[in-house]
Amino acid sequence: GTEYRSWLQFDHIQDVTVSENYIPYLKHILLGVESPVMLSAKEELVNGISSMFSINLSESRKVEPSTIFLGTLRSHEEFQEYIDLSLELELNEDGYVIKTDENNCIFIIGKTDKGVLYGVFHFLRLIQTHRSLPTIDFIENPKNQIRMLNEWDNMDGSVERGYAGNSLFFEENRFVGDWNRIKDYARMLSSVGINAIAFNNVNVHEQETKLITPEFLPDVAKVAEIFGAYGIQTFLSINYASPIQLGGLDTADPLDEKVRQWWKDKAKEIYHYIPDFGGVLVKADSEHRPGPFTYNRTHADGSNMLAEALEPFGGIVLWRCFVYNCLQDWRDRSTDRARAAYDHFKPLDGQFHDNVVLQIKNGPMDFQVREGVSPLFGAMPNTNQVLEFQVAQEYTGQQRHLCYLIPQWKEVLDFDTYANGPGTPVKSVVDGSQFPYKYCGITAVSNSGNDENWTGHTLAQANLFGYGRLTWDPDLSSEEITEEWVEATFGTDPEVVKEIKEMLLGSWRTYENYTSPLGVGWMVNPSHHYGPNVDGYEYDVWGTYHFADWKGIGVDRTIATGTGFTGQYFQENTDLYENLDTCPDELLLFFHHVPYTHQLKSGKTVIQHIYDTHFEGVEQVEKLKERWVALESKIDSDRFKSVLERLEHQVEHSKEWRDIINTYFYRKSGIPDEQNRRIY
Ligand code: BDP
Repeated sequence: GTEYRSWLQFDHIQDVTVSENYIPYLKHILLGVESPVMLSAKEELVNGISSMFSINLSESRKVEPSTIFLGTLRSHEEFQEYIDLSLELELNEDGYVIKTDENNCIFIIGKTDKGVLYGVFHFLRLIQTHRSLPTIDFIENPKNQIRMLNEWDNMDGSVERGYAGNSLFFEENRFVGDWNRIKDYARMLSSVGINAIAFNNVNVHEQETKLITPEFLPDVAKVAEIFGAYGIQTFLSINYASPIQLGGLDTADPLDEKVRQWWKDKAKEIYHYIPDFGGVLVKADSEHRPGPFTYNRTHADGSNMLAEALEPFGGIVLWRCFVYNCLQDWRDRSTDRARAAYDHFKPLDGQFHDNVVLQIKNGPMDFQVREGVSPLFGAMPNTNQVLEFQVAQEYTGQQRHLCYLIPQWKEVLDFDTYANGPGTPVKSVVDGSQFPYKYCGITAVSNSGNDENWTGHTLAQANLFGYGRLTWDPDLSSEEITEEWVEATFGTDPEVVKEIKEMLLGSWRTYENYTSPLGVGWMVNPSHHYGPNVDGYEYDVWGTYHFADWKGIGVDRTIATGTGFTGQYFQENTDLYENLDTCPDELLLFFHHVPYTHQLKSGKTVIQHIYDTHFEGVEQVEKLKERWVALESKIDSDRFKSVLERLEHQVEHSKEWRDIINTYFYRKSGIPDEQNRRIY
């Protein structure tokens, strides 16, 4: 159905004036070489054209008018008449050229096969969004080298922080074996440029530990083959204690010779099954997962051991920096979870092998609605880094609320770290243009599952699409990405495009308005993290406090009187956040503890801001629903109804948020709402 086809709808183009523009180009297809990736490219092109125009491209063996050429720069002698080989210098590994000529031929030429596949998807998107062809002649290169997804799938079929049904990969402790569905998933991801995937949870429990054994490697290889044909490299999350659990050793000490040898043998075995295996993703010494700390070794020791084992095969180690003490004493205000990643990893800069990549969450806490940017970006010039986003909406409405995250991610990517002076945004650190990183890029926790529409909330497909597009090119604007998604997903009716686009673009702000205020975060129900709970985490061990009392609220992270976290940034940002006068309103409570009567730059007091934004937030959600209802005649009923249901829930749930948060702060502060609205 329409939900399943996501942004790959390829609806038949009814409008003759539109289709007339394309038809002269669509007769033949000529393929350079027949690799698995090239065959995918051909299949996508042929199917897409057939679905949009009812035209079956015929295969051609020579250059003739109205031919679409698919090939790499040097794959086919005939191309060379038409294509300037010096383009090789301008294309990176996954880049491509698309151009037309006077014989109505279209050339989709990559440096590699993958480039051709990306070019085909791009070409199809141009048609889906009704862009004109005659003048086309451009080069496209992805800005990031690693463009990855992490699935948090468990082998019992559940998905950690999964809000779209069960796993696409596993059920009942084995593989589901629905390879067609995996292929469709690969198509979606590849169409937006994703080129790597780790498909089991970063928390590797007993059963998943066995994925790297002959019991499951043939199935892993099958998945890798399907993804591989779409240019996506497969990785696995591994259990750091595997040598003990699988190998029967009595230690997982990274400096122990037996342990090192065990991993070397293991790597050899994995590559025997999967020659193009990407490598491993590791969560160590975090939230009760094993790691090198047990043996008094550093995270450099731990990751380098794995890197050495993978090195002969070209594999890499993605090592997560989400390492903190999850058993904090809440009475001790000098400890600060936000400091942890930097404190652990910064001193190790330069000690990692060049096939280790540190994986750093966008913020120093944990994927909140709003938090500061992790100060580790730019702080380790000698260590490869990837940025980790969370497409899964764990803290942002769990795919029941509409919360479109592209604007949030753009803010992170554009954040100036000052690492190499002014003009060193995060995006330029992780794309490798600031420091000579060998591997870098962006990764994210996926939001998909086996629900018919992949993402639970149909409009949450936009987060997955946008993640891919933004990772390919962080300079695309939120507006451009959103428009592309709406057109590819719902068609080009201007009203539909305008309305859905605006609904999406404002939804993160709206969500922020009715949930925890001014960057303080964490006012959610413990463990499942859905819905308001003002003190749920306040007197607990996890290090996630807001410190609200009758006088004020917020976490003092300053150097002067607080935890000193602000000192982890480069000087310009330290000054910005340290100083109450310059700290931006939206992060005020992330960095400072202030009285409720503190005046914001907006002119309002903190308490009045809280009341106002919460009333406003609910009104905005009501508006979202109204806008959707107005589109009823223009959206197919499956998608219309399923989105409406979620918006209805969001209206009710946002009221619960509003009332609980407002009441809490009214009772704490005793300060009434200036407008005398009803607070319980
Ligand atoms: C937290 C999630 C938890 C994950 C952890 C992680 O609540 O389920 O295991 O992040 O990223 O946000 O490792």
